[in-house]
Amino acid sequence: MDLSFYVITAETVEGDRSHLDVAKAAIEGGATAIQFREKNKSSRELMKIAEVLHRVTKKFKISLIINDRIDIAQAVEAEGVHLGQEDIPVKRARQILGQDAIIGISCGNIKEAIKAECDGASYIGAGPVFLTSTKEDAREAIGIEEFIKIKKSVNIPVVAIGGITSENVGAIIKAGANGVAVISEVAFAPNIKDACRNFLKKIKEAKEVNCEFK
Ligand code: TZP
Ligand code: MG
Repeated sequence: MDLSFYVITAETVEGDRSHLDVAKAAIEGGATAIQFREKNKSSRELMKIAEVLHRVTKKFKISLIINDRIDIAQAVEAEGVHLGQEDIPVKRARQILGQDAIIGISCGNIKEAIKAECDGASYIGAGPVFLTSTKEDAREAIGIEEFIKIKKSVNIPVVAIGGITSENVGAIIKAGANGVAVISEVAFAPNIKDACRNFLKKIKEAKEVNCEFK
């Protein structure tokens, strides 16, 4: 599991970019994991898209994580799921998916993070760290200071999410993030591959000045 540059798929409203387009270009640009996140399609459609995505991610030996839906993850044998605080609890997801599954959970404070670790989560998506317009029901941005507290409160990997851009990615990596999860700055970038390469460059630079996380 390499979540250092974790790209979450989204389709453009105009429909000119599919989840597959985003995933393929992101992988070519260096994404280390892909999350399939789609809130407006039928189960059948989700399964069909996830199947194709998994074929691609397997080819490049990177993990495919399915947002929200344990059943879709099982149906396509994806490597894992990403759950929110209102989704099926991590403990139950672990029972269903087994020890090898990657189970991530969104946390916005230390209490949620400690519980996630105790319940058997594989990683935490901490945020939103910065202001985001991608998630309509997003909680208030927690900022870098709170992110650091969350990171220090657990031993599992903590990925920063929410408003991550190539401008602020260095700061969050220097703050100790094990990785960053990005939607809009990749999925809606004029050129996905270039955007990813730029992110990777910034991540690498930040790690170089931050020996602890090399
Ligand atoms: N969970 C917390 S913030 C967020 C999610 C899914 C949205 C992140 O999107 P963006 O465009 O990278 O801010
Ligand atoms: Mg969810």
